[in-house]
Amino acid sequence: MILHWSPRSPFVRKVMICAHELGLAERIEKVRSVTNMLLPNEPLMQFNPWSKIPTLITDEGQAMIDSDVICEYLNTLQRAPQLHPDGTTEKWRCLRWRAFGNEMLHALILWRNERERPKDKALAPLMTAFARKLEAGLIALEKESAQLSSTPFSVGHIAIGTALGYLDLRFAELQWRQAVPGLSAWNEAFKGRPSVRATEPVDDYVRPAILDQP
Ligand SMILES: N[C@@H](CCC(=O)N[C@@H](CS)C(=O)NCC(=O)O)C(=O)O
Repeated sequence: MILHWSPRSPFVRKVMICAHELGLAERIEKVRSVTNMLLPNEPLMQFNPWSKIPTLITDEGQAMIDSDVICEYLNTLQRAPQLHPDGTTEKWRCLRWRAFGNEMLHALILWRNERERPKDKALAPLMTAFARKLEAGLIALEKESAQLSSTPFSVGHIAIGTALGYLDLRFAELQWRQAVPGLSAWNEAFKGRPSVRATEPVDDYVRPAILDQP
């Protein structure tokens, strides 16, 4: 299998955490693919017209897009551990958490994009709105932190843990842990997993010159 990949993409990280948990990481050939909303990656678009990573090419040559679809596909190649629980309660809890983590990631990415704009062009009300949503999101997660700790590891945990990892990478100055001790404790345990340690992001981002053109 070939994975269009980058060491700093949180959506790619979700897939690689799954691959490590499932013992499939060695079967994936990683191809560095640089993506940016401002600069469509033409070679990648042969496989994913939306120019996004992760994009997986299966051994049969099928292109798979979207981290959730790829994680589910990987779990069909290796059924244990089951990162996509079946039981009704467990399944919906996991999918709720997965969606929550994904929404958090999307909000953080949009917030960062806005912050990257030249200072006089960033929309202040939008920046304030993202900050408020993050605050509310962390408080909501704090209320579920005991359940996060006691529930078998799943793609729901992976999505939330990866979003918190992205928060640390791109918004370190926010020091989010103080207000949410339960979530912070869960996150420490998450960060200790071998799959999470093996996928620590590498920040080699170079700001595209197009952002600084008048
Ligand atoms: N829903 C997709 C989102 C993937 C995504 O947004 N990837 C980012 C990198 S973290 C990307 O490639 N962005 C390029 C773009 O939006 O043009 C998934 O879960 O895989």
